[in-house]
Amino acid sequence: MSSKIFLIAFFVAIVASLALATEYVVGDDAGWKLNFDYQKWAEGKQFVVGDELIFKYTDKTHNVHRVNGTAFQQCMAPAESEALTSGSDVITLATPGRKWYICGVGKHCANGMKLAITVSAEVQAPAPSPASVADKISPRKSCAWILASMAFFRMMMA
Ligand SMILES: *[C@@H]1O[C@H](CO)[C@@H](O)[C@H](O)[C@H]1NC(C)=O
Ligand SMILES: [Cu+2]
Repeated sequence: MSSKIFLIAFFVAIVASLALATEYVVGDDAGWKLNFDYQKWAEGKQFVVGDELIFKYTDKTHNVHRVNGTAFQQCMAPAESEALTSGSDVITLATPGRKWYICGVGKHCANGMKLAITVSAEVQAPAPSPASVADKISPRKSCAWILASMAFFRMMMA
């Protein structure tokens, strides 16, 4: 009986975790720094409304500006007072569409500190090509689904 309750709780927890937003540390371990290819980093990632970008930098010689496409192309930072400067700047992707971010310090933007992404309204179905399916399903989410299915199956059999 109690193991059944445990399994139900486990199943509910797994399903709830699937609905949670993904947090992306921009640049992963490299963080937000000079001479890094953030376009390459963003390649193949699926950003969805509700996900979060975290810009991490330990030295305070950087900042983060959300800009428009024109300012992104020309590396034109808005007023410095509008910059995010905490060194662990969290940006929630609140709306779908194209988003642009740059570092407004010196020539950092021209030296790679720029990121452009596209945010989708919801998770899109993986492409039908079998070769690309494995790349599109995040390992964390597919693992969670397998665990959830196993828990559900065991619950039904108990
Ligand atoms: C883009 O941003 C720049 C700098 O903040 C601003 O001057 C410009 O008017 C903006 N362009 C558009 C199309 O909103
Ligand atoms: Cu910088």
